[in-house]
Amino acid sequence: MEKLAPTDAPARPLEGGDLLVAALAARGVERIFSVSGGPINSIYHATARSPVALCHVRHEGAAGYMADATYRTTGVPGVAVVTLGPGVTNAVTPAATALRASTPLLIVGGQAPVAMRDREAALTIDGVAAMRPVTKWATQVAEVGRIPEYVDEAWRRMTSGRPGPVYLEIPADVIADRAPADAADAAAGAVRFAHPPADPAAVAALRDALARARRPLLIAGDDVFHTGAAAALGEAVERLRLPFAQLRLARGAVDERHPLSLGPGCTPLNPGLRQALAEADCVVLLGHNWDFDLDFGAGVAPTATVVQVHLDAATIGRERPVDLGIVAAARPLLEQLLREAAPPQRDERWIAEAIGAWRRERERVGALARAPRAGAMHPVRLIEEVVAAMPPETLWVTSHGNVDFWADGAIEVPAEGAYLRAGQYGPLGAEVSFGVAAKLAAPQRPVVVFVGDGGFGYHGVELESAARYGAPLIVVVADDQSWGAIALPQRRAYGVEVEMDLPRRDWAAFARAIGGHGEVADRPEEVAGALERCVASGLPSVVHARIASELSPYMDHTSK
Ligand SMILES: Cc1ncc(C[n+]2csc(CCOP(=O)(O)OP(=O)(O)O)c2C)c(N)n1
Ligand SMILES: [Mg+2]
Repeated sequence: MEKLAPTDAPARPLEGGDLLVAALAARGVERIFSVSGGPINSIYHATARSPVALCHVRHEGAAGYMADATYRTTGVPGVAVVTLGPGVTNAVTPAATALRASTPLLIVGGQAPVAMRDREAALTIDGVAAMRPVTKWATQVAEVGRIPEYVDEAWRRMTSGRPGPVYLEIPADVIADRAPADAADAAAGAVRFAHPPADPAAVAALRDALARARRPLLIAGDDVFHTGAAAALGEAVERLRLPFAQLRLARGAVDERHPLSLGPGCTPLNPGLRQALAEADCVVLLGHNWDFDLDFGAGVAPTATVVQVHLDAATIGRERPVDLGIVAAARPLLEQLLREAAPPQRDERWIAEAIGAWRRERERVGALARAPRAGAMHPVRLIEEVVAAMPPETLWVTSHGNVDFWADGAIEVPAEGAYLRAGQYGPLGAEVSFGVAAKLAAPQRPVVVFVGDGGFGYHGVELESAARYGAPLIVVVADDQSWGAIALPQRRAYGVEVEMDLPRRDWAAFARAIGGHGEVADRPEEVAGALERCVASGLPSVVHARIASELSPYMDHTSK
């Protein structure tokens, strides 16, 4: 049946679903991701007369990832609505992904009517218990009139401090119940946080530390994205002459081609960053934890002055001691710091060497990739061909396979939100879903997903959802006919691989079969033309490319 235009929806009394959808609309939610189920019908019907669009996809895991990627693309938290039992448990992995990535994500789950609680009714499980370890807050709404209040509380919790996912479970009889006339005002909108200024004494101490430093290093993380600090960060690195690396959600906040950029904030793939951490006399970690990708702070010189800034005090000093911990949001802190910035004195030779080390690594990899070779392309050759063929405003998505660790170093992210990657939880399956949501949220931007032949098998079928909703993203399937990230280290450790091969399947035909467009580009010179035809098709597309299985520096470093 056609979706009704909001004005054509038959008149009926307001229900819980209407309260929920109105509360989401008031918070700027434009689209919810879902797979249907009886207990969430009220929410579906509510969208029929609301500007909030419903995107009915193929798997609750994909719905969760799509909601997460919506925040990463737009800055407005995303929402997934899943049915009871298996719908909820299918969404556990995206919740865990958001928890590890510190991204706000609201998952609304169905449940059997209250009268059936604890009777093993069809499809039931204790969804709140399943979600509790992978969310900041998981709870059940017991009364229809309180739905707006719970949405408000969910918003507050998922966007404050260190952001993360929240789970709200609404039993079938509660969501379908008649909304009371005195229900809280669903349209009141989200609470707005004004981050307090940082303690002036702490800012002064940071200013002193940076003024004394000759070899400073700034590592910028998630909170730069959460608090919209990109412009202040750009100004700080220039005025204070700070060599910098950005990780996770902060990648691209300042264009990674900036002359003071040390490349991605990921020590396993960036030898320049390892060197800079070991040699800097002052290291400032801004808005992030001492992440696995920073080797938990282990490589920092013992003599360096270490500063960590985070909104969540519990994050400061965890994994490694700091000389100065500042509880503050990234943006106000940078703005305060810039108010009285003294002209810095730096060891310019050191800065040039530190930046040169990453540049040399990129050149080494590029030369390897472009060298004439027999057989399949080097993974970086494919990535470089794709990057060269696409316009600068392209939004990139990668996954968690060996090919993606090559892409992680090869893509120089030019702007905030231009590079999406699930993060520390690293689930295969996030990538195609992220790409679909990014294209829906930013239809004017080209969206390209890099994924391996293993990872594509998880949610590649979401290209069908993309076809239904008119989201012409491009998925480059980098096919090494292997679960490469596991196979290559396995061979190194054991001398043999066990069950690691994947046969070549026709992913271009697969894309065509589910409403998309498909191309094959097994040689470098075929890549640009294939991409051009994908764009011209106006359909969600696959470029299926044969690549060699070559161990990436990241996998080499982490699997020794
Ligand atoms: C959900 C999930 N299951 C398993 C893994 C472990 N894993 C990491 S990379 C990888 C292989 C990926 O293969 P492919 O997508 O073909 O990329 P390649 O490594 O071959 O480049 C596996 C199985 C994971 N990260 N996520
Ligand atoms: Mg593979």
